[in-house]
Amino acid sequence: MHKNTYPILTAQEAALLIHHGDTLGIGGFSSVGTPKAVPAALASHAQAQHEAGKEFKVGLITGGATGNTIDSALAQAGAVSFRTPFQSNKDMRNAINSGDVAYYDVHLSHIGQDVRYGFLPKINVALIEASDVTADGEITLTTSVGISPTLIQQADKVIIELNRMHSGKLQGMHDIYTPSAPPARTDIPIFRVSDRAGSPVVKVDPKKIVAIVETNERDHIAPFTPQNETTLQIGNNVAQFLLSEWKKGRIPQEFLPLQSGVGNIANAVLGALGDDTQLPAFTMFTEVIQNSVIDLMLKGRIRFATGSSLTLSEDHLDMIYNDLPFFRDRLLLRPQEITNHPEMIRRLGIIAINTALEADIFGNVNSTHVSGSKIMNGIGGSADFSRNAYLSIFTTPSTAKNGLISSIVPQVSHVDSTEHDVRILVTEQGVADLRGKSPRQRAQCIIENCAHPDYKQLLWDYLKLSEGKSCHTPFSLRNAFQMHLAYEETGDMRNTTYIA
Ligand code: 0RQ
Repeated sequence: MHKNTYPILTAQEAALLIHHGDTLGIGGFSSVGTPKAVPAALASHAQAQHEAGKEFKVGLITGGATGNTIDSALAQAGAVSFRTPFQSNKDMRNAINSGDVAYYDVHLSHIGQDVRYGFLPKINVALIEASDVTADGEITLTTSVGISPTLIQQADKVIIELNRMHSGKLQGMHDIYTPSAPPARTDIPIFRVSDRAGSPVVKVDPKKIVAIVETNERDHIAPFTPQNETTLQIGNNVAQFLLSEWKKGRIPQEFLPLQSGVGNIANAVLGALGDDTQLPAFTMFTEVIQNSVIDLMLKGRIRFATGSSLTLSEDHLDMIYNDLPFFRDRLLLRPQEITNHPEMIRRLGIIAINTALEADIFGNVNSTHVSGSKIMNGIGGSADFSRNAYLSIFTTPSTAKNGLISSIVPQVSHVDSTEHDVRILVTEQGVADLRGKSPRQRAQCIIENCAHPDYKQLLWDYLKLSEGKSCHTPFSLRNAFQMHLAYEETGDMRNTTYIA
């Protein structure tokens, strides 16, 4: 660590380098590896400015979720004018849905290049967490990469939070590679999950580093909600499906790399796959490395995992730090532009498992909006993967809100992944294999295998509305949203009636 050549500031002093109207590039991904002290100081500064009757808002460009410390603090302070991309924070969600924050929700593989192509406002200040910085501007990131290399490269000024908790531990665990620009774009030289394409450090002109703020603070990960019968059953259904595909030879003998979303279902799928010793040990090419990956690595069930963040509880990060020689050979952190790159996903033949809020009987998936209008989180990387995967699987519990909502509906109220990208749909009820099926066949397969028994008849009745009509897709303009309307008007989708 050669920090002496850079100005060492307190978080409060560094926050004063950020001005009303600035666009901030905030490093980190999936709520880890984010700066911690300066955003808190910035939120206090914004509040003080507002109390003095002055305007203070900034735009935020990040890699993805930045967690409560940033999103809550800045949204509560009313300090955000616009934000992009994925967020998963209650206060930020409310600020977006109330119209206070303009939200640009974009595929996570696109956001870095959007910045470089000049599609977004110029970044005035990049705020990055690092574990080490050299005098000649070599930065070792911490528990995530996200789009930090692009933010650092594109910003006028860079503020670094040097987090001593990680210093000296993460060297060599990052592979920083930025794709070349069109029209001279070349292939990305990654042909196996573990290949390295770039440098372990981000390089920056040292003159751009205007402040170093020293911290010693862990990432703040939301506690995991315990598994329930539904998530375990979904996990089991996915694992059984993949096992049977593998036995039929539709997945190669050595298996294929997995991508799995975040949360309980992803953990349940990995747990079920990991416990099935018929399958060979496998690899992960994913966005977010969760606890279950580390557990399976220690059991020898996962050979290698690459992602854009180590989204781990404290004890699991400690497992890595306590046995760095073991994990250094098995873990690699990359920019999200690479983990989610269509070229990588198609080339490596990734099996992608993501979550839907609702799916329709034709296979369209809504991952982002409640009733078509209120944002939940964002599209994240789900469609980067679903469009390009070897096998694209979506999971959802068959009902939400204690059965008042069916997650299987005649028409999704918002589309994120289309019927052309969704190959397999899984609920706790079962598995719908949509490959090679017409819209009518898909509808039958989804109702039969995925809908909750309380809603099956309603969905069959919807299909009947198109009987005898000449059409490719049995769709009723008048009735497509009747289930959503029944929920809005009566609080229970089971009260749906159709217009003949
Ligand atoms: O709300 O907590 O208020 O009850 O939605 O639902 O079942 O807890 O599921 O936490 O896994 O989130 C799609 C949002 C699922 C997430 C989504 C309500 C439900 C609950 C959450 P409450 P659950 P999860 C790649 C993967 C997009 C990005 C992505 C997500 C809340 O997985 O953001 O795929 N995905 N990333 O009650 C109304 C319905 C509902 C509903 C559920 N049909 N209507 N509300 N809910 N279904 C990796 C990354 O990108 C990082």
